[in-house]
Formats: sequence, structure tokens, C-alpha cells
Amino acid sequence: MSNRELADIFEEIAELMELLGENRYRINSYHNAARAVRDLGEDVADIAARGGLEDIPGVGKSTAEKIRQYVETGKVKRHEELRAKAPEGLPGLMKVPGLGPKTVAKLWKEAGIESVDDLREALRDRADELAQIEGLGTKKIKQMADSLDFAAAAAERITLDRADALAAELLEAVRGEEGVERAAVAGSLRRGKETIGDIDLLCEAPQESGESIIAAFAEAPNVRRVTAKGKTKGSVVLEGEVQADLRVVPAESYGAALAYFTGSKEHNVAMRELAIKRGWKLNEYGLFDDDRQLAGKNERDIYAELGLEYIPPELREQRGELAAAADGKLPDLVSLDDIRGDLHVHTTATDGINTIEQMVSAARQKGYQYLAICDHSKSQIQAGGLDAAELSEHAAAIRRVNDKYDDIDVLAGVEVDIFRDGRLDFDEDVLAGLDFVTASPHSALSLEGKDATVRIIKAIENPCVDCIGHPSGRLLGRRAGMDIDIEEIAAAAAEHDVALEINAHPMRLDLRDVHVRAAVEAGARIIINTDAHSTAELDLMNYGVTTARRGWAEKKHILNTRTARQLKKWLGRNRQG
Ligand code: DGT
Ligand code: CA
Ligand code: CA
Ligand code: ZN
Repeated sequence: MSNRELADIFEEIAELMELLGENRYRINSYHNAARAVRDLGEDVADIAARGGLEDIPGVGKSTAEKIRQYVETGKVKRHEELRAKAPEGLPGLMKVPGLGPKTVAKLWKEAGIESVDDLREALRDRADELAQIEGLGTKKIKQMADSLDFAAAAAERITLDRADALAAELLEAVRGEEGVERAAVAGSLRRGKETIGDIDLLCEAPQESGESIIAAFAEAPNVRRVTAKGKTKGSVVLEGEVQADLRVVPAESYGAALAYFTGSKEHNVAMRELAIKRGWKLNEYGLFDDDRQLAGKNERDIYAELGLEYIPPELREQRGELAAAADGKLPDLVSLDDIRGDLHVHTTATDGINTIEQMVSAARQKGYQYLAICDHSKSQIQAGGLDAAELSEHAAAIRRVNDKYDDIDVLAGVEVDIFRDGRLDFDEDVLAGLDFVTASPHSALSLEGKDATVRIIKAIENPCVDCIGHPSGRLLGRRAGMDIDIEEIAAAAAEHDVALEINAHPMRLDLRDVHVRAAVEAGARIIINTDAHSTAELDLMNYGVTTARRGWAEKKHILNTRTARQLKKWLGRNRQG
């Protein structure tokens, strides 16, 4: 039983309702409930036990009742009822990237497709027939086939936040054990890679403690099955079929093992070659000159002995970091402490679950100097996007809140849709009245080649735009997003002095690491935003910072490391008064 599982149930209720053609307003309330539950810092069962369900923002009476059902029975009645009305393979089919409830309804009613397997078969045997269905067509059919492939490839990997939470639980189970000196995450999770295959953990302990530490690891609450249990290594399968390994190593080789199991494999190979060039040997036990250990206890010593600056894990991808470290030219990477504000958050005015006041209060608690409220524009119908009149009212409300506090600048902004042709959802006279304008693509995200790049550049050229939100529009594991030419986009952004967003949400991470690097090299400004739809999501900032670091970004490249004064000066570049 977990918050995440309950959130998935609410999400599926919303999808099934849409599939079955039910009331739109009700459907949105389930999307909101899913988000509210997913973002809670506390277990719903604990909240239910102390009678606090109805105090959760975004949770009303009827949602609270459903949470109680879940806590008591592990099920939600409404969910079971809806499931009974549709073939059991349909929820899975709706989870295929690009297949919303509407398309699935068509496939089901007009082609008898009731599961992912049915669809795969139909795409193989009768694609032409499917293309005849109204609203589908050959292009859409081709996209479906592509996204089935994409989903199959992505299914094995999980998002960073999920891996983080699972790893934290495992480390907690290990850290209290007798003999444990140090314990840490290694592998792709330590490097902050955008998705994680399996979780690699390491702990330092004397050999005789190994067995009991591995036993404690195997008994961690999130472990479902144990696949290997030895004296120095354990392997387990966690909820959601995620695999995790723990290795127990002695003090003298902890640093070497940490370096080795952090990887990447390509980085390791290059490090080992460097050692060989000096007539030495490098492995997971240490750096050796014949039998003499030169380093091994601490990771830093290995880099130092090899004549390298310490290379932060995020850079260990064999993308030039060894050469830079040898020359003493590694970037001074931006860190979470450098961040002074968030410039893309939502509120209850559109699809957020917290009010302006609540978002501002959470930002002040973080010590932020500024916060830009950027709710959706009118074309985002399913998110409750604002029209010009509503936006103007919302901006006034934001400014009233801003006037109450002199320790934070609350900016009245918008996240305006970029249409497929690069035009924006609002005219310049509407946008010019705002303090901050983010323009983002939300639809037509399978746009290919030149069209995608032209679309974004056109938005960059709009004189009202300050920042491009999630420029490719990808959703990890769900859709690949637009194949934008980042060099061209970064050059345009630099020329027009428009910032590019690193959207920190672990499902997005967009700009992605290599895009960040291109933006840094082109001299474009970058802003790291959470796109928070709740106060809890403001905490996702660290994933954006990690992605920035993987793109070699320094503090000076990131606009929201500036003070409020500096930021406002920049915002004045294309605003009067
Ligand atoms: P993942 O799990 O697919 O997200 O990616 P990683 O990087 O965590 O890879 P994983 O779990 O297969 O291995 C963890 C680390 O162990 C990897 O980053 C480097 C090291 N490693 C694994 N296999 C090899 C190898 O064959 N040679 C070398 N030099 N290192 C390896
Ligand atoms: Ca791994
Ligand atoms: Ca591994
Ligand atoms: Zn947004």
C-alpha cells in the first residue's frame, strides 16, 4: 500500500471516466486528487489514522472517503465499478504513450482492440484497416507503432525521484546496522542520469558484519523478492519490479569501489587506461603500483593520484571530463544552494492544487527571493487554461499577494501555449502587461525535423517572451517529444536574450543534459524551474540542478541564481516602466 499506488488508482479512474464519456469536471477532480496524493510527504494511512484527510489541499469530502476505502481495503469502490465496465486490458492500453482515452475508445469500439497485445497484432496485420477509422489515419498509426516500441524500451527504466525514494529506504535499513561506517548510492542514480535502470548501493563495513548487513538489506520494507544473499553482496527486487544491489566493502577499498560502481562504464574504462599509461592498475579495490596501494580508501585520492581534479559524479559520462580535469578546467558546477527563486509554478487558477498564498508561503519558507506564477493559457482546456480576462484578474490577485510581502517578489506571469506554427495563445497586448512570460509547447509534440525547431525559434523571436518552457515537450517513458535542433535554438535564444528552461520535473528534465551543454556553449541563458503544481513539487528543484550540472552549467549560466534586483533588471530589457 502506498501513496503512489493510490495516485495511480485516481489517475486510472479519471482515464476510465473519460474513456466511458463521463463528466469533464468530475474527471479533472480525479486528476487533481492523484496529484495531491502523489505529492504528500506523509503516508495516507497515517493521515487517515489521525483524521486529517480533509485538510490535504486538493482533497474534498468525496476524495477523502475514497482514500479511506483504500486505506481500509486496498481498493477504491468507484475504481472497481469503472473497471467492470471496460475490458481489463484497456487501462494498460491508455498508458501507452500517445494513446489517450479518446483514441483508445475508438480502437475499442471500432476495431475491437482491448489490450496492448491486440493493438500490436492489429498494427502488424491490419494497419490499413485501422488507418481508415475516423480521426486516425496513416500518420497516427505510424506514431502508434513507434510509441509501442518506445514504451517497450523505456519500461525497464524508472524516473530519478522514484529511484531516489526507493534508495533512501534501502539505505535507511542498512545504516543502522552494526559495523556500517559509510553507505552511499552509486551507479546512474549517483550520476543523476535522467532515468535509472537499477539501483546500486555500497557500504563500508568490516568483513565479519557483511552477512547481517545484507540480511537487513533483504528485509527492507520495500523489498518484494530476494534474488541473491551472500556475505558481500545482496540483490533484491523492489515494488514495481525495480532491481537493487548492495555491496559491502572494507574501508581500504571503499573509495575505489564507489568510483568503480558509480561509473559510467565508459568513464571507468578511460580512467583505467590513464592508470595503465602510468604503469599502474585501477580496479574496484584501489589504484595500485604493483602490489602497493596508492589510493582506495577515498574516491578523491584516486583522482588526485592520477593528476586529475576531482570529477563530480554528474560529469562522469566520458564527454571530455578527463581532459578538462587534467588541465584543471572543470566547470565550477551550479548547486542547489545557488538557486534564489522559481519562475514557473501553477496554482488553483488552472491545474495546480494550491492557492497563490500557499505557493508564496512555501517559496518564502525556502528562502526564495522571487516566485513567478505562470498558469496555463486558454488553449489548455483540460488544464482549465485562462482567457485574457481571467488572466488579468489572476494577475491582479497575484500582485495583491505580492504587496503583502517585502521579502519576496511574486511575479504575475503566464505559461502561454506555443501553437504548432510558433504563434502564441495570447496577443502581445495581453502578454505585455505581465511581469514574466514563459512560452511552452503542449500539443503537436510529434512534430518532426525543421518544423519543430522553427516553431520554437518563432516563439523566441516574439518580443514578449522571457523563457521557453520544456522546449522539447518530452515525457520520460511516455513520449519522446520533438526532435529539436538544440544548436539552432540555443543560438536564437542567445541572440534574442530569451532564456531556456530546464524543467526540473523528473518526468520532463527538459532541457536534457546534452541540451544544457549546447545552451551553455552557445551563451544562452538558462532558468531552472520546477513547474510545480503543488507546494510539495517546489522540492523537485534538485533534479533540475542535477540536470544542469550534467550539462556542465555553472552558477553564472543560470538566471535564477541571480538576486531579485538583478533578475528584475533583466526583465526590464523588453519592458517599459
Ligand atoms: P543503469 O543501471 O542502466 O541506469 O546504469 P548504471 O550506470 O548504474 O550501470 P550498471 O548498474 O550496469 O552498473 C553500475 C556501474 O558499475 C557502472 O556505471 C559502471 C560499473 N560497471 C558495470 N559493468 C562494468 C564493466 O563491464 N566495466 C566497467 N569498467 N565498469 C562496469
Ligand atoms: Ca545501475
Ligand atoms: Ca547495477
Ligand atoms: Zn507548467
